[in-house]
Amino acid sequence: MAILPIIETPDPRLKTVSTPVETIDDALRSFIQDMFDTMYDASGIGLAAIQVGLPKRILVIDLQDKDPETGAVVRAPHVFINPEVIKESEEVSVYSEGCLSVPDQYADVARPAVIKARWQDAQGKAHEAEFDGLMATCLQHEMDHLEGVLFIDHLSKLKRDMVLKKLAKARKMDA
Ligand code: GNR
Ligand code: NI
Repeated sequence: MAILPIIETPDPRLKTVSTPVETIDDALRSFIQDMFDTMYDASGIGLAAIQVGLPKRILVIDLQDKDPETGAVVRAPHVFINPEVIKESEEVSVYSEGCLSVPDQYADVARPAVIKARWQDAQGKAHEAEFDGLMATCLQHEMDHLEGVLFIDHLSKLKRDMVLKKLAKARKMDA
């Protein structure tokens, strides 16, 4: 178990285009476990490898369900290696997004409401499935990271600058 440091904007590494994973071995599976540990520790619902400094096309997601009876949090870990969007809806959905690399800042982002994706799992097996709701939003947010794109890059310059200004102010208060 290892909690890795999360890279924050404006670190230029977040702009890296990540490269495909070619070998899925125990070392990679161990790194993926560290990604989950890091994501849970930071209370995030997703994490891309570049956010912890590895420019490879890997992301993890856990939207965590609540057990309706007990209220206990039920983990639902998903790993996506070399994910690709193969179909997207014209219908868009708007969600107030946040990002562990842009801490405590939120803004509405519009994205296709439904996507079909293809990826490999931690055994290298290929999968295809359709996603909607928060899963579709989160998957697209994470896949953006693989292209070096942050959710704030979807905002107008005015709104992006407002978010970055608030972040700078929050960091100053913190220091
Ligand atoms: O924890 C996260 N929450 C979130 C909320 C709305 C849309 C996307 C996300 S992903 C984010 C974690 C993160 O930064 N992943 O890259
Ligand atoms: Ni993010």
